[in-house]
Amino acid sequence: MTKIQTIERFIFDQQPETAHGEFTNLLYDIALAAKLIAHKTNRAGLLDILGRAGDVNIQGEEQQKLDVFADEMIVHICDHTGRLCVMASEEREEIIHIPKKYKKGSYVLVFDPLDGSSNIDVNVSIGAVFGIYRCIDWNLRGRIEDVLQPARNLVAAGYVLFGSSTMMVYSTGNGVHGFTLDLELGEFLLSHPDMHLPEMPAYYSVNWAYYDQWSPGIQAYADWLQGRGGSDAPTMSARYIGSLVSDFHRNLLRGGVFFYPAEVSKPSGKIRLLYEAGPLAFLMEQAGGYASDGRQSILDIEPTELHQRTPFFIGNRTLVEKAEFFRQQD
Ligand code: AHM
Ligand code: MG
Repeated sequence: MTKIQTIERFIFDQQPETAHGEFTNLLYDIALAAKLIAHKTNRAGLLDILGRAGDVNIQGEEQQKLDVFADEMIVHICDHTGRLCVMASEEREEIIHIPKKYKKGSYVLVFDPLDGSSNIDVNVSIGAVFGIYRCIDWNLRGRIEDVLQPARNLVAAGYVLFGSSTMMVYSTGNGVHGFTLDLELGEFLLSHPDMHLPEMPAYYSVNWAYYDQWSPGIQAYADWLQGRGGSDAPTMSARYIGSLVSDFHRNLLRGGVFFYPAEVSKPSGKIRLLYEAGPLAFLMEQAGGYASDGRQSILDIEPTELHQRTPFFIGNRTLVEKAEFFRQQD
């Protein structure tokens, strides 16, 4: 008997007996979109898809062709299935309504279709992040209120890492499970069941270039991580890719802390609450870690805007709580 388990089979087996399949099929849809995006990113250099699409997204950043492709692919796969009531993407200013000609469903999909845009052109790992909520009022078509939910309400979250291999990692609140894309079979196969953050952290991850922009508390925290602020810091090494999904994935496997704090010129930091910090915080708690904005759990923040940013600290609980301790000194 084979031990190989496809993502479809795994999702099916995890489905409660009472389920109607709507949620299960939504996860299949995301896995399919992930495969199609992986196919495109792997052929990026060949297909002349690299380079700027010429548009500027609502964050004021130049979009690149793969961002546009990934965004459109996810919307195209998910908008007509009758499983969603609304979507939101980093690449679109407003929420994405389900066209009236299609049946609406009971779930909400928030996503960053391709994060780490500065790494696309240089062939460094990039990723997509997604979160799934239930819509608030089943009788209504999707509204902004359905999207602006705290991450504690997520029913599922995950990411796709387009790295040396493509992985999809997700949680439905029942552990974190990772699947690696087998290119020959065209299937995601279970490769990392029940992922847990190692107790001994290996890495801290931050962009040190902004040190002078941080508050004194954050500077003291960064010094502490480097062993300069007392002897209670674990011995760790530094790793920073500048691709949130890649940095998160590495630290999930090896233990550590990633942080993108507030800066003088970016008072809320850079990371987006709804479709970056929130889903990753959900996954991190499921893996035994913790995520904070420096004051409170990311999961408890009530979003007020679609593209809201938040300071972000995520990883082993002791390291993130230490950041909260240093933040109190500001
Ligand atoms: P993006 O949404 O434009 O891709 O930016 C988000 C990325 C994250 O992946 C990463 O953690 C961060 O920006 C890196 O920013 P910086 O270059 O300022 O360190
Ligand atoms: Mg992003």
